[in-house]
Amino acid sequence: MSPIRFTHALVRPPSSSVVDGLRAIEGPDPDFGRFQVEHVGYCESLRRAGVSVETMAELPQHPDAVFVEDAALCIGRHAIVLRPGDPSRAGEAAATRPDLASRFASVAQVDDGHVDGGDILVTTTEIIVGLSARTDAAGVAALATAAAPTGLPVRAVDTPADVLHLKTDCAILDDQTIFSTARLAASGCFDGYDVVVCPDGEEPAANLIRVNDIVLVRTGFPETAALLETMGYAVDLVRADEAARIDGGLSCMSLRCAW
Ligand code: CIR
Repeated sequence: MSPIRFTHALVRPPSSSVVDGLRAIEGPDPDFGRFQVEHVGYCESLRRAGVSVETMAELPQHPDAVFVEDAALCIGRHAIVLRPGDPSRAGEAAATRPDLASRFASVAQVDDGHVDGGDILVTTTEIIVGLSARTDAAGVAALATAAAPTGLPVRAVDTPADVLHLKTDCAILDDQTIFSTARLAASGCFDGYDVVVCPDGEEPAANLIRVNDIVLVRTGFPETAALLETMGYAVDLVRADEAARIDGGLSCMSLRCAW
């Protein structure tokens, strides 16, 4: 299974409660109207990359529900319902299950501990899971059981201190290549892969997404975009400034799937 080839993406539009989304550092609320506009643009970029975008219902009772990646993991025909680590997000997992059940051949469940999808990086050969404030060892063990049908082993690594999720700091660029911040790569967790290091000072750009032949990169990080283009990647710039106000990036706003 390729970690960069997809046919579909599941998204959930922001609801007006998104202004109450969690954030690590107190700051201004996102603007709901601008968030909606940026979300539409994000979906257009996914379509340009060749996937069919399918929309799940808004969940106004969960301000962070637009960040669908944290509630589930999709690998090939297999889906896994996760257990988000923040109590305010726990209900998002159960709410996502029916959307998965109608689309996937098998739907498994993480039934112990906690795992946020933002802590999961899938490569061709393994599922790398970052231990973080949201993801614990019990959750990783339960994920390993739930992921058995995929045939991919699960490997736990440390997420850098004060970084929300593993994928806040990294992304898969192609089958053997990972884009990573220097602080994460320094741990050695990607030894054996080719690593492209995020330009210094542009760390928020590390949460990019490779979708088929396109790399979606947040606007505002010119050195990252230039670096990738120089390497031969086709870059599509996506504005996600409102999501960033509540610690969201590009990976978290879709479940990318191949079926
Ligand atoms: C949260 O703190 O849970 C949300 N405000 C942001 C989640 C971002 N998710 C992700 O990067 N996978």
